[in-house]
Amino acid sequence: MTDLTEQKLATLNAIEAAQTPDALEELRVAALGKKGWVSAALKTLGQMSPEERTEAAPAIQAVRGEVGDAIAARKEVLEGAALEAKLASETLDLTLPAVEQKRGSVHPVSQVMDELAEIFADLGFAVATGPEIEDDWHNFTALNMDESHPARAMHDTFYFPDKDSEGRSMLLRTHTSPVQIRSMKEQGAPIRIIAPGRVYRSDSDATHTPMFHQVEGLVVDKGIHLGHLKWTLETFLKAFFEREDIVLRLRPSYFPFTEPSVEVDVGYAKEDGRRVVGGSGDDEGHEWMELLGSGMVNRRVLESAGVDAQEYQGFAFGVGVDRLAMLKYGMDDLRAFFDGDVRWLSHYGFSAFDQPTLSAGVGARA
Ligand code: 2U9
Repeated sequence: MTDLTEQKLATLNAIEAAQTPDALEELRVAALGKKGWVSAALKTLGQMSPEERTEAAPAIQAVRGEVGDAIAARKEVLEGAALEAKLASETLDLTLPAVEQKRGSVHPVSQVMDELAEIFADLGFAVATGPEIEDDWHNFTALNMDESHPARAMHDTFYFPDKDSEGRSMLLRTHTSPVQIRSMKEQGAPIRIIAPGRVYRSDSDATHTPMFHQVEGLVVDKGIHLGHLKWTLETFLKAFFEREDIVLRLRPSYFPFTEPSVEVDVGYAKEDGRRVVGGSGDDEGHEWMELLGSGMVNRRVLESAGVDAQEYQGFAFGVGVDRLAMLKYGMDDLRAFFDGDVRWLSHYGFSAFDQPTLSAGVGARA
């Protein structure tokens, strides 16, 4: 029995000193395994007299229990320490600056859309989106273009072969204007939104692609007039091109959804033969570039969208995002925008870490 006590003390000390789960497992096998010393002691019970056995059996079982408990306790300690070590080695300091990975880039169209959202957010505009597959009521009729309107034919529309459940022709939206119709119907007036997104027209040459990007703006409130439109466009263009010497020229025009309608030209100054957006405002040595379409929202359009035109007035504008990107960042071929050529993208793309903000300047460092 003293042997057993000595072996137990030696094993308990070894368990306490064990540094790894493997060392612990070796001790367990040596004591409690089939050929272990505790198992050997249990086997001696068979040769004992009943009296001896009554005394020895509980003592051996107690040793077995003590060794087993000590191993379990030590195992828990070792596992806890291993987990702590793993957690410590896998920590990630989220306060460290991100390391810029030269992988992938932000497409100039996405970059310009982000810039537009930032500029117009500062002027109190929310960003509205809507479906690219539309019905002809939202895309045309609500915008004062009924079936017989010649502007419908001019839109080079992609139609789907089937009509919807209400018998409306389905199409790929030819402008983002149906988004504003849906927003007015849902929210009513007053409203101040921009609607950026893809639009589709069956048109393809060096300056037209069947899919392109537009941003349209809409403001509806009491007492809105052309002055608000001009100030908003001027403020937007100055922020976008990041220069104060932007001059605008409003020319009378016609769109079915606005009345009156104005086309907006931006003044170009010629410097060293280079064409630069801006200019002093006089016509000498300056060229004008047509950039935006706009106007006061036609009252018929307001009424179609459920807005009381006696109470509310609005202005709207539209501009091509691809064209804005070309002008600001100097690309000259629109078709390359949609080729997905990684060399073009790595040359003209932007870093995802360069978020446009008004405080740091909306223009990214290309
Ligand atoms: C509603 C009411 C009026 C949006 C407008 C234009 C003029 C326009 C073109 C510019 C270049 C399209 O991308 S482009 O080819 N857009 O000339 N867009 S007014 O007028 C609206 C829109 C929605 C409810």
